[in-house]
Amino acid sequence: MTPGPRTSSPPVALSIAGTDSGGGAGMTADVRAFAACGVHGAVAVTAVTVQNSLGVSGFHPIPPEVVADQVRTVAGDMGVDAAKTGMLATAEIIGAIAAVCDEVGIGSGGIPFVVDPVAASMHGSSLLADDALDAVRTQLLPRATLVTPNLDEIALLVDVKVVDDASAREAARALHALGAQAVLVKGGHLEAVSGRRQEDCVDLLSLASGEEHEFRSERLDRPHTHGGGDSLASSITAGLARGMSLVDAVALGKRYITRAVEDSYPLGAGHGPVSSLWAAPM
Ligand code: PXL
Repeated sequence: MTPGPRTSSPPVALSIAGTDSGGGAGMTADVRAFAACGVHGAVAVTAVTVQNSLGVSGFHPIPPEVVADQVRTVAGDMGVDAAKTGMLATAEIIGAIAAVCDEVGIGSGGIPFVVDPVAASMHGSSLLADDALDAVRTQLLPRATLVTPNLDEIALLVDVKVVDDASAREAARALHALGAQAVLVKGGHLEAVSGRRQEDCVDLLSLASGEEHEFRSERLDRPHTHGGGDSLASSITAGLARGMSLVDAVALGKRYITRAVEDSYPLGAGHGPVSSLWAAPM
């Protein structure tokens, strides 16, 4: 029996992020994660990157008012149940996002707002102007429901070198002090930073109330992890769009990213992406 037409709309998640012409990271990864986690993905593009599996060879920021207009026009029509930011490119774009988020009620305790403070690509190309870091600190973190930095981004934002549980907590405290309601310290790069073999990948979720949750998964050594950070933040955002608690949404994100890393595939001559193809019915 063919199902009848749907009469209700799915939840909507909004990705405010850059494009990746190779289709691995940024808003391309976000929209895939949203779909795999059961929500409709809308986008406000912040920058167009020119890249393939070998790296980013250029990026072109979108005018700040065009970024804000995309957010405004989506929010005013279909509504937004949760939003996330990825690559933001410039301080001016961040200023425009902060203003439009206030206008439409994203973040600051309203519509859940996940800030993934993307600073560079996995090949080390900068995706954020140096003078924009301060705008992330002062304009985005105070509005964030959750911030999801990796260890490099923590060092840039709060100058803490995370090497163990104590320094992970110190980093979380520093990010709370900048206004983030919740912090997910992603331990995935700990092996490289500490030089010690890690059997597990441990992420620390710290809530402003002082509550803490540890999310532990087996460490998978895979060469193709392009878009991994984006995919974790966007699958958490999808959970929030579905009305889950933060802890349940992070648990969903961990399940999604673990499956996506397990199924990651080679593509081109460089680093392939994490996958959502396992979610496709054949
Ligand atoms: O994975 C971080 C990231 C986010 N957004 C865009 C990117 C990348 C990494 O390359 O290209 C557009």
